[in-house]
Amino acid sequence: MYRRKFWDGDVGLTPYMTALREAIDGDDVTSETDFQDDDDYIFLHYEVTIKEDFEMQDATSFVDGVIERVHERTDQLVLRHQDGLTRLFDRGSFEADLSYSLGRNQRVALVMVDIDHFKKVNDTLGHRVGDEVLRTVAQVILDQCDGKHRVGYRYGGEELALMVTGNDVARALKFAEMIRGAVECLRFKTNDLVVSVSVGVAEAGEDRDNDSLVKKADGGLYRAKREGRNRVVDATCGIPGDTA
Ligand code: GH3
Ligand code: MG
Ligand code: MG
Repeated sequence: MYRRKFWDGDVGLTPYMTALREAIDGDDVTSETDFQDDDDYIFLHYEVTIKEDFEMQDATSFVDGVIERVHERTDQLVLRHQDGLTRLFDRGSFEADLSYSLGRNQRVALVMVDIDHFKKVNDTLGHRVGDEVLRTVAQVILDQCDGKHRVGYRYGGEELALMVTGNDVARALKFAEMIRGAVECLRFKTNDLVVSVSVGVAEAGEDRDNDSLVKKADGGLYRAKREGRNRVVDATCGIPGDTA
């Protein structure tokens, strides 16, 4: 139960509640069972499902752990920040989300997208056109996002990323190919400007840490560059489940 009148959090009650609901929705053992908002009180009820056969004391500490995790994740989600130019989430959000996702018992894949010869666009047409290209390519990635299993980030500069989790990982290569194909078809106000992206895709294996997965996806990206750009390289060499 949260009361607007007494809420003195830095972020405001509405964004906090949105994040809390997203954290509950995103955790595989929690589910929201009631939500009411009468403009004064917000009432939120959620359940924790216990699948194992615990002793009472263990069940209690399991639930305590889940509640702590949900609130930690809420704090992360509240602090997520969108990059001003692209509207993708920024690098800090990327690191927090990736480490959260890797810490869960689920499949995680990373699609790393780098604009080809972008420096040349800036050098020949100016930074304003470069910015427009960056924003438009980012929109292509945003079009593939669903906010839950597919989330887009600006990793840095003209390097963008799509994090794919859960069942959608089986289609990670397809998302990557869709992004590549859509970028190739983009048309800009500047006549004759054609842009392409190189893409590396990798799925997290045994070592579930940010550095390993980024390194693996980067490996695919560099190979895509070396092999001629405007292509997708699967660094995992056949993401299991990609049969559809
Ligand atoms: P490659 O195909 O190997 O990726 O070549 P590239 O020219 O894309 O790569 P390089 O790393 O040489 O250049 C990246 C350029 O991206 C340099 C930098 O000025 C530009 N850049 C990074 N962020 C922005 C931005 O926000 N706006 C604009 N206009 N340019 C940016
Ligand atoms: Mg580039
Ligand atoms: Mg780059």
